Amino acid sequence: MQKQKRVVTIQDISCFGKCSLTVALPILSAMGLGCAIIPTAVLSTHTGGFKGWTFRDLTEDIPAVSAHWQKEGLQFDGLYTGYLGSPAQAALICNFIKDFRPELVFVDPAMADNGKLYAGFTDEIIPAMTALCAMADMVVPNITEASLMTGIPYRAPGEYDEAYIKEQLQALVKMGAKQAAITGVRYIGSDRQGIVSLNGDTGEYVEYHTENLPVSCHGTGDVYASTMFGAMIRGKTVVQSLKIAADYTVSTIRATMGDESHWYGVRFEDCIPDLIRDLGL
Ligand code: PXL
Repeated sequence: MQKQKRVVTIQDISCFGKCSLTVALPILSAMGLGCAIIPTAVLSTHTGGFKGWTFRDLTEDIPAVSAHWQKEGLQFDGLYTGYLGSPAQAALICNFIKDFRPELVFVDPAMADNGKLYAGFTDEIIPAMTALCAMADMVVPNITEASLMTGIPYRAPGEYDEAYIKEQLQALVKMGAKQAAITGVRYIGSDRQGIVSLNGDTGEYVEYHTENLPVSCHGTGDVYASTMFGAMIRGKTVVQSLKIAADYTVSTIRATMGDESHWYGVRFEDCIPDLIRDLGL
């Protein structure tokens, strides 16, 4: 019998709001992966649109869980990290990577969007995330996160060309990541949105663009990253993974458009059958 691939994802639990672990776990499970988790923090909601959320930092639990897992001899095919509870967690995750050596280290430096850091973070998160990205096989920042890490000034979607994105990608791989993919890319004069990726070893760029829907929904970065990671672990190439993740993310936005009661996240559950079909499971 074929062994099930086993992955671990390290990010927060936003108890309500559909992002981070409440998105990653169902998506990765639906993709046929065994998924372990290490929560970085527990929040009552995500921080994008709610007010007065609770926040419990779980920094201390990361080395404790890791030490126990090492005693148990657990191993993982892949690691996917997202939103952190504190800058100090980045170094703890670097230790986790050295201890467990997962085959694919996938880092979403989830810390910012629309030109600014998420509420709740200070500038200290930037060098911490940059150091974590340096250990990754694949990093998937949006353009805000890329510019915070590379120091190349931020330009909003629709206000840059291909050369600007290539410069950002080159800077990201120079900082240590083996491959980088920038999400939410929209070139000047284009009505399409996509992902552009650079393999730092081969110098090869691949990209995938799809329709640019006239709405922005919370949590889609997490839907995208979870799916792309899952597809890569399932053995898809980078370009196949970009496409599967982008098509699924677009379908989740479509499924949510017009449903005012769902302002806080996307109805990703409705589209899971399409994802499974696209994956060929
Ligand atoms: O989707 C990224 C994310 C994850 N976790 C929390 C967030 C956000 C974005 O705002 O607030 C708690």
